[in-house]
Amino acid sequence: MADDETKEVPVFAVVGKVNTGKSAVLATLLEVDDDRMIRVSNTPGETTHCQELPLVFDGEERIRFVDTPGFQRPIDAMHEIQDLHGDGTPGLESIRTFLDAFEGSGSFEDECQLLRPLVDGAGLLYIIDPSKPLRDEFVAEMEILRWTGRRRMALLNAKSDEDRYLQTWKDRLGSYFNLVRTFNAHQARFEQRRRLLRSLLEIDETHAGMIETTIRCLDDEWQLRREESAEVVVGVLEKAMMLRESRVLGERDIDVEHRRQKIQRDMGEVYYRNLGRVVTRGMDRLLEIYRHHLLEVDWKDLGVEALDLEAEETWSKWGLSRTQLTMAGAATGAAAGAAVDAGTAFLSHGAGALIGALGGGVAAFFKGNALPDLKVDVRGGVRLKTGEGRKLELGPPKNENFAWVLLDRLLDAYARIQTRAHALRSKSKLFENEELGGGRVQQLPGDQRRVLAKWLRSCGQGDPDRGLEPEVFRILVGFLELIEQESASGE
Ligand SMILES: Nc1nc2c(ncn2[C@@H]2O[C@H](COP(=O)(O)OP(=O)(O)O)[C@@H](O)[C@H]2O)c(=O)[nH]1
Ligand SMILES: [Mg+2]
Repeated sequence: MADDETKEVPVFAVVGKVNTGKSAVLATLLEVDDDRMIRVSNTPGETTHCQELPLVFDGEERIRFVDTPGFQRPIDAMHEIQDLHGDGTPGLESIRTFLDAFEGSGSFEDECQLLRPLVDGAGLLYIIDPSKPLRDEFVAEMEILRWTGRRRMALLNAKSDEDRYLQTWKDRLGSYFNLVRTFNAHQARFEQRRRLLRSLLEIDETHAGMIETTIRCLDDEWQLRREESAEVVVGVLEKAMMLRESRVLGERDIDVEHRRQKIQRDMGEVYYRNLGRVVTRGMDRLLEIYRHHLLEVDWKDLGVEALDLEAEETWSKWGLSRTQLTMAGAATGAAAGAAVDAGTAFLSHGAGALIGALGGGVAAFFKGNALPDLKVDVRGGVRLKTGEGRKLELGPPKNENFAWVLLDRLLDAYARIQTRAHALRSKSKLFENEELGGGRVQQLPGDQRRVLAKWLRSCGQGDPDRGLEPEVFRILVGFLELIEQESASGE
């Protein structure tokens, strides 16, 4: 309580040779994707000054990290410290003497910068790239760090599979550090971040009382994000199912061939463009919830394969199986009185009236012209009471798998977004790994599918069942959690 508040925030200096991934580890750990705040870069020596980076929950700083420039001349520095100390093993006082001698002098600039926080009381996180051999300079670094006497953890940041010196490092690190852990800055997920934070707090026994509170803050926030995401998913489904595109047509619009064609095209295009907007807005919101501010995702990439609702491939990969759909009673039902049909179901009861299908490239969300099997028949429609033409309304696609494919896509995006490490600075790539993918909704228990189906149907009919919403929300929160657990264990 009060005791907790009066305690100073634990501080950890992040130290290591340039390019071992110090900044990358911090970016992922603190979820900072902005190069202006944490520069992750292939160009060595980009971090030239110490930078303080706080971990804040509810406006309160919980842990502070100091990103440092890294050692430049560790062997020379080691010898200087030894010389300054004289006989025996140097200690914190010798480091202090070294700083007194060189700070501001122009030599050992980087060494002085990284040792300063340690002398001032910070703990230490030493980052290693185990694909590099353990050379003398590293031994010198570790020696100096040991002399500080500060609590210290070594972190093996495996940058590639080729960490052939891993064992050599592991064998040596134990004698220099209180704790040795591995962490992959480009792949670490919530579980790994959580574990790392906990271990850090654990080696720093002066702040032992703060561990549980900090971890609880972390967990609470993650739970909150999951709930917000479930709300986003519910919102997108509801909007998508309720989306309509309507036009009032005069008799000439209906009778003149080229006018008819144009209206068909326009309506379909506008419908799918709006649908695409609903979906991408939801996805962008998910990115925001998980603090990916700068990732510009080309949502067209989402169509990793042609999402043709009628194609067998879609059915085997995305959405529910036919049996599941039947069992869930999933017919989503186009709006009552909808005059224009969307989806090929129309074919069976209006083939004679069928006019051309929609052209390609209309919807960012659905790839190419495969999905928009949206047949628009402007000769249908409800005759207006005034006798002045007809009103046409379009949406949602009649294909009963539509909402489930959509949900599956959203869940896939969720899985990818919440596992994406913030150290990754390349654009997109969010949908690169096709191993992830559809089929998630098929894992929902039957009773949950039925509840969702019922609610989706009500949305499709333009009248969302508000009474079902809390349960739909609960189902989705539970399912998102399951997805998180799956991706945490699937390493
Ligand atoms: N593949 C991969 N690359 C990494 C990882 N960590 C860092 N890098 C890359 O290594 C380079 C240097 O990383 P940075 O964090 O800037 O190193 P620093 O100089 O120690 O701060 C950057 O291009 C990073 O993207 C990792 O875990 N995996
Ligand atoms: Mg750096």
